[in-house]
Amino acid sequence: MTGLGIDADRLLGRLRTLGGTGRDDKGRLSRLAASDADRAGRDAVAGWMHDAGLEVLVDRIGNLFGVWRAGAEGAAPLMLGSHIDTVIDAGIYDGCYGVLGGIEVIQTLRDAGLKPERPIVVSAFTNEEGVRYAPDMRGSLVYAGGLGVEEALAAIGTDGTVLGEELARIGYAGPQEPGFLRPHAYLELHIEQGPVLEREGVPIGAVENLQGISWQRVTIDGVANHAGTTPMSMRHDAGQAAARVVTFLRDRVSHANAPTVATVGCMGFEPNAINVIPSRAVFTVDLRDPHEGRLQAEEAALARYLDELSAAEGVTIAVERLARFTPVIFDPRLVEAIEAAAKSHGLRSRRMTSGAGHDAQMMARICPAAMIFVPSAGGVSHNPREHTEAAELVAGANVLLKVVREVAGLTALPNKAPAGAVSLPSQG
Ligand code: HGY
Ligand code: MN
Ligand code: MN
Repeated sequence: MTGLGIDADRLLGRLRTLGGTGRDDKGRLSRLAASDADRAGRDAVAGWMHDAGLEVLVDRIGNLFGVWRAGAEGAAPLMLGSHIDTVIDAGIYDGCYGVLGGIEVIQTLRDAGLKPERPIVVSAFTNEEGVRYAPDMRGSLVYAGGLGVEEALAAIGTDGTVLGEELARIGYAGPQEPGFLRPHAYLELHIEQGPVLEREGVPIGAVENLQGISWQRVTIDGVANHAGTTPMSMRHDAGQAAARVVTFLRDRVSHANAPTVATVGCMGFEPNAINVIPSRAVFTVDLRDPHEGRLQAEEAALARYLDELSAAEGVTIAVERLARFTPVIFDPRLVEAIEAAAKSHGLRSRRMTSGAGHDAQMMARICPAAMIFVPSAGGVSHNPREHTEAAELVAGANVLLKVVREVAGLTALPNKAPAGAVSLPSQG
């Protein structure tokens, strides 16, 4: 059955429906983890998993699974997936495309009467974005054993809520122990969220690695004083010091001949009054680099700068680590299978690094993992203007279908194991 393809209308229709689910009163898509909007999205996805004939399971951290129990007894499942939680004022493809693409691939295989040698599972991991509860990729991090489930459930959100209580409130505090299914391999279909594929006119990205991520929260304490009467030389201005950190980061990474990126995404002042010198500034720093040594060097440079700044401005500075993930190398055999699948569809592909964090980087801790990217228009993401052409979305899902047919034992994986390959567990 070589000409098998996904049902494009079904996939694109579900993407639109899910994209319209859980919008806020301003019409923005802000499906933050364990919120009412997340419940609405989860209910929709669980319904589609049912429609695809899958057994729907939920684990204690709220990860949602659609399980196709097939193949040899006790065979380790092939897992597909991503996330459906979003950032604030998000696009409709980030994460959702991988979950709905996974359901679509399984539904297509089942409708075609194909029988895999192993179970196939599609997952929607909790709190991949980390906007409400840091760190990000929390559901897959717990699933991969990188964070204890009790500790994760006790996380306090930016709104003061407790993750475990919110999951229970929305009805997604499940019974399964995280890690209850040990995957044979993990594949994630995702939009690139960057400009490379579109700029090069290449429809498929075979993602071979993913950069390291460092999230920190910085609190600067100065002295509130009158904006009009206090001479500049007598100020301990937390706002001014914070601004200097932002420009320090920008100048440093802009002048480095490296792919390092630095972002200050959140910032708040106290008392936050127009005529009061800020006594406190709290902001976040997101540093990323594919090379662990360079990432550590950037973290060390920032720490040195904060020490100097504290002395120069007469302020005190405290730093809290929110997340830290080292760069990840994906399984070369899966990457090759993605390239071969693209080629079998007459599609060009290119190997690439993921600039964004993904659940795949956590799943790579417990099984061979890789990602398939499709282009993002203008490289835009984490923005309502996020867009990928329908034909590109369908092409990516068909490449996933092809790789799944191979890895799930409908045809065998290439049996060469290039150096550095993570050996796939034996069949079964
Ligand atoms: O931050 C990230 O890279 C991902 O979108 N959570
Ligand atoms: Mn994502
Ligand atoms: Mn994202």
